[in-house]
Amino acid sequence: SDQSAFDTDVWTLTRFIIETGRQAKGATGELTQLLTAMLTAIKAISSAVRKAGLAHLQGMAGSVNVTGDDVKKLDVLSNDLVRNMLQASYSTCCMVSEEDKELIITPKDKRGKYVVCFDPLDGSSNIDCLASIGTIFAIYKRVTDGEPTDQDALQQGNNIVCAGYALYGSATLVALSTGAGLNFFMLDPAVGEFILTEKNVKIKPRGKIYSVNEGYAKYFHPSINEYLKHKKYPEDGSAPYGARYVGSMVSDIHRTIAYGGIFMYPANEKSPKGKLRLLYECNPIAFLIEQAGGLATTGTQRILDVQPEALHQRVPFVVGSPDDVNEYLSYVKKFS
Ligand code: AMP
Ligand code: P6P
Repeated sequence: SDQSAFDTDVWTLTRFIIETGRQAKGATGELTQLLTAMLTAIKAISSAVRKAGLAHLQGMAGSVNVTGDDVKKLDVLSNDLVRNMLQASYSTCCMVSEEDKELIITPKDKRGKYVVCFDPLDGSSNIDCLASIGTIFAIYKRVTDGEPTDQDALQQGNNIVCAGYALYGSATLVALSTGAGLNFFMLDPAVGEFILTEKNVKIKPRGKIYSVNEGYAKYFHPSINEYLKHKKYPEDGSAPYGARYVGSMVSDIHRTIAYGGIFMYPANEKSPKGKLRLLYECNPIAFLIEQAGGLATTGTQRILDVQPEALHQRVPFVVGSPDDVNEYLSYVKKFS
């Protein structure tokens, strides 16, 4: 085969999306247009994230977002990039962003049939300390006619057509699924293309890592603290689990998929529904984790079965290797 360093028949994400689009019976190309636009936004965000310190994009933008977090300039820039690229793709009718309180309705002349719920830059509290951050999105088909309404966005995660995340880490990675398995793509900055690096990714049945912010232990339900005690002092003589917590969900999730184990953002006394939002954090990640053979639960319900009632609603969130999540659920049963 060609010995040059260059793979002359490389599988880029663009090529992959065109290929899967061609295989989709009757596809008009609208979803392909949407995904291409999302990837352009992600490449631009990746470039901005890596230049943030130099471009003075860090630090407060002065405003606060719908959930009261201090909005940093990169957040605002990332949100504008996703909104503008998606609306210009003529494939969306409306969107929900972590940065916008209300439903974002696409101008009439630019409307298509898809709804996108996204967090343009998740983990933004980590920007100034250069910890990894990410972009998360879930795509649905609209369910109303005429003017788009919140109902188009308040769909169960079971209806997801496509979901993905970008991780701006030591490399920039995109994890994507359109329902036929989970694939990983790495950005080659020299070419400006995402390259397929792992196909049909599967999570281990059980890991050796638990990931939770134990600073809230005082406020956790007993089932959480009893489960964690079992991870640290196994009664069966097995080795204790390791602990890893970045505090940037895409990082913690990607490590959980790559190495196995469990990630938890449970309810606690101060946040009775937890902190993570259903529409643009929990549903897309739950969809991807299940594509990898993992589980995603609120502790009492499968995440993808939750019927959303509000655009920014929060849910308790426990995801990861099936044996680990089921073991946690056995503690929920025991201590409820
Ligand atoms: P479209 O007419 O392009 O909006 O596509 C109709 C349906 O075909 C989508 O909702 C997907 O379920 C499937 N589809 C279209 N394009 C793709 C693609 N690039 N990859 C995977 N599935 C696709
Ligand atoms: P805590 C980042 O702000 C975020 O929304 C997620 O990315 C992350 O998992 C979580 O909050 C961390 O929250 O309360 O542990 O600092």
